[in-house]
Amino acid sequence: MPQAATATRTPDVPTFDFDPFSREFFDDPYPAHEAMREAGPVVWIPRYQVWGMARHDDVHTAFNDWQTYCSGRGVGLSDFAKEEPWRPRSLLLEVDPPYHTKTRTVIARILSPGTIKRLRAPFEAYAEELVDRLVARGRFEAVKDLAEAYPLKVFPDAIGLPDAGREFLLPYGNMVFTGFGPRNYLFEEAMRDGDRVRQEIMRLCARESLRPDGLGAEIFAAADRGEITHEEAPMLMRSFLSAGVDTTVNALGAAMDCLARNPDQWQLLRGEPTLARNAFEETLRLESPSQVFFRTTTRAVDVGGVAIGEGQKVLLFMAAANRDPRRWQNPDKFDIRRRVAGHVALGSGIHGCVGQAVARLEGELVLTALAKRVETIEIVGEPKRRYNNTLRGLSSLPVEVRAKHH
Ligand code: 8QM
Repeated sequence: MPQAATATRTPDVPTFDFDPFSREFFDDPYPAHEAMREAGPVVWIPRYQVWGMARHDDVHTAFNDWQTYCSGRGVGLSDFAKEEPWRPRSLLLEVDPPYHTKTRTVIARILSPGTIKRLRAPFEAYAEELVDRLVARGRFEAVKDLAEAYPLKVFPDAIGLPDAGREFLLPYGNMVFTGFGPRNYLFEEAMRDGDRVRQEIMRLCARESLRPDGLGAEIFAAADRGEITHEEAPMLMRSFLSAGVDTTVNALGAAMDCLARNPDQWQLLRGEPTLARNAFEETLRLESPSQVFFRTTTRAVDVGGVAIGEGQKVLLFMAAANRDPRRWQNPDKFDIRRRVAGHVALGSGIHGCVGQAVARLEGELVLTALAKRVETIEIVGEPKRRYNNTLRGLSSLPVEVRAKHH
């Protein structure tokens, strides 16, 4: 009977014939995000032969099922089971348990609450010094002079990097995050000086480059204790340099943009600087510096009646999940008093951002320093978008701030 034969068939899968790594998409991803969320729990993206998930519940579920949605075949478009990665794989991000548990445990201990407590004083001092200087100037470039300048100082200092070579951190981050996407126009551009940049970064990852009292040296101490090998240690150092700078740069830039565009929210923050932490969190939800990551299926899996085979790439649209009206009231509104816990901007599950406490400390301290000193923030020039296959952010945000009078 034809009826019976079709009764259990996978329903037609919504197909999205677009390029989620094109400039057009990056300029305004929100209509496509909404269309994918409304189409169903999973969609098919023929251009890259991948599945897509854009609803909060489904993205969250995938992140928390590493047995089905693995990272060991890469968290970008490229399937490491079929292609050589463009750089040796990350020993933290692009691996699965049981190996992952070993490296994750070492890095998580180095970034433990005790470390965060020790970092607060130097991170706070530099936030105040930098913001003092910018407020005295009045007009400044919020991306270069604040969002880049702050993480580029405090995080490498904490790791124990020398000053020389720090200029390679942003170019390397651009390579790493664009490298998760297809080998498109952005990939070519990011990799233009790639060999040189990679070489300089690996030089910074050597034990000899590091101050003995920084977080980098602690990775090598873990190797001395036999918790990891001495070959693994510089590769885990590389994870600090890959994941720790560009992410926070784009988050701080987005926070400045959101606060400048929402003067009512800025006034709330000014009146109550302890809202800084939640304002930063709300920025992560609304702008999601890391917009997407892939997983690869380890087995056939049914998602809401759609059959996904083994060895399939699944694109998780965290930025779409973070504006899912099924999960958030008024999802497109920047609301610094919102209960924002549960967003997936930092992932979720065993690969959830291991540096999130450092990121939040940076966000809290910069926004607190601003809230205490600044009356108004105005955008005084054309903001420019930065294009990257994974990261969302600005390359330029000219602002003018008026100082609080005492
Ligand atoms: C993204 O190299 C790495 O270990 C690494 C690179 C990028 C990230 C994480 C880890 C998620 C922030």
